[in-house]
Amino acid sequence: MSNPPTLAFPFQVETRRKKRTGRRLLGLLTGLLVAGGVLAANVPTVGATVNGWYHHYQITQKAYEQKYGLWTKLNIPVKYRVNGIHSTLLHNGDVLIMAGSGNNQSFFNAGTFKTLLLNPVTMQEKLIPTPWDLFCAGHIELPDGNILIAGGTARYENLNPTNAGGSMTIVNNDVQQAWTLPKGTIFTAPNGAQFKSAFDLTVPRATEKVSAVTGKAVVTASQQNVWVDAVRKGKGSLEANALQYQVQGLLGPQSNAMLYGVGSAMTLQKQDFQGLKDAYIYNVKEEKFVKVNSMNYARWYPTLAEMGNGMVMAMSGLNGAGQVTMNTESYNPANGAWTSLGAHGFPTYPATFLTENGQLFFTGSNAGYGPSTAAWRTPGFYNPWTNAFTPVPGIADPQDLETSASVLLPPAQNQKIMVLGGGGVGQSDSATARTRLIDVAAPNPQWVTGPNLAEPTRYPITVLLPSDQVLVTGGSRYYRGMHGSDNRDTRIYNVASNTFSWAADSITGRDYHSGGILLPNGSVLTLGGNPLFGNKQDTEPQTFNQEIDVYYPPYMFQGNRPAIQSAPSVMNPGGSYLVKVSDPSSIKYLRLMRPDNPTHVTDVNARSVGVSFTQAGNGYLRVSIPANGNIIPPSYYMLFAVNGTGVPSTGYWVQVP
Ligand SMILES: [Cu+2]
Repeated sequence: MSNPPTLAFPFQVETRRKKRTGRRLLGLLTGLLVAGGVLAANVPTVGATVNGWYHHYQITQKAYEQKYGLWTKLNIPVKYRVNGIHSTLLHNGDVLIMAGSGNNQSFFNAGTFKTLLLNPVTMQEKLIPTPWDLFCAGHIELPDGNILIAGGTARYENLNPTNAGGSMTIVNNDVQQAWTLPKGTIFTAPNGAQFKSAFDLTVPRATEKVSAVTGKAVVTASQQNVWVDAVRKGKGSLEANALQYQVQGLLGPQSNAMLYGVGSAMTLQKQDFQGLKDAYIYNVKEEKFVKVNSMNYARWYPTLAEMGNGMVMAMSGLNGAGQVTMNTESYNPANGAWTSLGAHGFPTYPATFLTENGQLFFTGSNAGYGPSTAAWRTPGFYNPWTNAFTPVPGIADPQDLETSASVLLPPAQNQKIMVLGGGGVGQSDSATARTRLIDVAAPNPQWVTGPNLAEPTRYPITVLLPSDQVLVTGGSRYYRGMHGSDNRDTRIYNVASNTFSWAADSITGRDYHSGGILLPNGSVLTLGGNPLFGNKQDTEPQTFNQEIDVYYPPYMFQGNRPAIQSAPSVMNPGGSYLVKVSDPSSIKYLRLMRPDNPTHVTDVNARSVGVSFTQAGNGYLRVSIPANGNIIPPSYYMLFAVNGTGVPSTGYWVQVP
């Protein structure tokens, strides 16, 4: 954090006109120019066109900002620009922006992994050394405010492999010892074809138990998977069947029975990305990553969801062979232990929200790998402790849930979840504008119709606002912005009226690998965007969008804002506390908002919790924190006081243990 503070002004405003008024305004302005012929000399340089100038003029008028808000762009020096794929708001107001190799294979090959620590108010910036490729990991804020990042990239996808490859399961029957097989270990098929392992691997020793029935020792082998590539190029190493492979360096039939490989089919088909088991904690105070216990399963595109007791569930993600890991596992922040739980098939980055009874509700939203079968994709309640899954079908456009967004609507006590947009599995041209809502606390939850988005949209960015609204911005009509389909429409969803309001168009197209974060001052930071092509014909390949924008919602232009003057820094669930505010009688409601932590249209831990209060006199409110940890899981939260016209205070940091 050594950079001198610089402010983001003057605002850079793009020249795209707002759809609903653009043509009329262009006509009006053209008329003015023809009639007067005098304006041209004074046109500011922000717009490349006359229309752009007028647009800039229009959108920076107070009346416009009060109604639609204002987009601005942060000035990020080149050396601090990173691919904003993973981001999280820290409880000191900084934003941690994690790229890893950033979907850039040459960075991956070079071991160049990036993370930026940014304070969006002071514009202080710092690059954080990143010891592994956290690209496409899962991340979550732990109860102590540090960030757990689990998984990442072991290997990039390979669309046209030259050497046959596949998954090898190493079976260890040795009760004496674990076996460590370094990367490059050779496995030989019965026909002599040789394959080498892509990673280091340790297979634990087998376990031995004496059977109570027979009195004989029963050995249970241990197993680990590793990806293997044929030593020789071409079709000569293709294997259609699962075979037993001999491990290099082991001698004789006995050794082969003790430790051997069981190969999957070895093919020249497209090889998917492969995940890591590694996990790290970003320590907020020390501003560094610290290695912690690895997971039991490798994961690329996992979801990490916090439970009411502070435990974290890791679900889904591609394993070290590019297949979906079906086992859920829990992380205990108290002792750092990962524990393997049951197996259920979810597509990658599944949207699973903690419900008031401690189950997770899977909305069907996901970011894109796994079979398209209904058993994997149908929404429903998932109990990770018992592995029970209760489907809740009936959502409209169920085939278009991939790349959709899901949010737990404010306040969390209402237990209403919304699903927005999405498209078909994989690189499908299908997409939907539907939104649907469900009350997951109802005895028999049903999907009900919500208002449509502006257009069919994949990857919409959704951010909860303290005003019981949801900002919905960006995304694209087609897979990864293809056909130049980035969408700058921005809407604000009003929970109470179940309607969208218009907001100012965003100034940057954002699709795949983008996200949004509510900042403590009530503004919203948006970042990322990874389109394939920028034009209709798909002839202009695009690079990652490293620009960062801040959107100021209308409430930031609507006069005096309430202020929280003092509050306890720690508030326990079920506790009652005094909070001093600037104008107590103006306060209509209070919200505790968990810091946003988005990646890949997934931010399952975002929630805005209602806090009841009474007037306590002398400028104080007496607040009551909900007692149910499933409503308010342990975390840092921002306390917002909101007045009768929906104008919030600045967030006040509170820890709820
Ligand atoms: Cu990704």
